[in-house]
Amino acid sequence: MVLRIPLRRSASFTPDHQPGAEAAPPPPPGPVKLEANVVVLGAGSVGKSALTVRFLTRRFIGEYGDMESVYTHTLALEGKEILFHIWDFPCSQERAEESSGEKRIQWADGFVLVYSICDRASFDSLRPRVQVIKAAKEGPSQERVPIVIVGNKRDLHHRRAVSSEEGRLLALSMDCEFYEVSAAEAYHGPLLVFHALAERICEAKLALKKGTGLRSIVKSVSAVFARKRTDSM
Ligand SMILES: Nc1nc2c(ncn2[C@@H]2O[C@H](COP(=O)(O)OP(=O)(O)O)[C@@H](O)[C@H]2O)c(=O)[nH]1
Ligand SMILES: [Mg+2]
Repeated sequence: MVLRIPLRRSASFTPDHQPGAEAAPPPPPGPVKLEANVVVLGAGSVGKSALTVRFLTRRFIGEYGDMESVYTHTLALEGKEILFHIWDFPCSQERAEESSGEKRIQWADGFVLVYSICDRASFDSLRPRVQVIKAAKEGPSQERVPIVIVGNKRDLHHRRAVSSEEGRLLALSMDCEFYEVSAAEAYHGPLLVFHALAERICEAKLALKKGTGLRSIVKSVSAVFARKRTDSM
């Protein structure tokens, strides 16, 4: 039996191909693709869902319920395509599922921590949250964890209970990014938040890759030296 395999013609089989002629330029490389798991955390009613939905749809709906949702969204960022998986976590569930907190932290590549500028208790709850995340994620050899702190409801300045300066200082002291936004008023602020987080996540992933590369070089060099030592014994 003869198997007939269709021949795929390559450039060198084309009849008008001239040896040495310029080959067609390769197609331009597509954008670098990167996946980013993000968890949005904070006290109840600070605007976590409003901020997330504003970023995803550019809209402010007003009422969001208290549901847990994971959204997927693509963002183009300086030649990269970031595929976000955003986990909007209701505060009520957070309390009920303390044990799954660790799992959530390990799943995430980055965090958006939200407080309301009108609610001091929501601001005060952020420092311990950052500490828990850092303790779980940042081992001695790991890079800093990407976190953006967001003061939301900036439009309610007449009810302000936390100054911008306090927010900025908290972020600075915890090595986090900081933005004050109004999810109700504009799309730009939430967009900046997720942009900044994406940048930090890209940096962290790159640093981790470099670190792993360096660690494997160090490992192979030490393996060679160890072998030499045993050979010479
Ligand atoms: N004025 C104002 N209200 C907001 C803003 N963001 C959210 N809200 C309102 O605050 C309430 C709680 O928002 P929600 O997103 O459900 O909070 P979550 O519990 O943190 O997810 C809702 O009534 C929203 O309409 C904002 O930037 N400004
Ligand atoms: Mg919500």
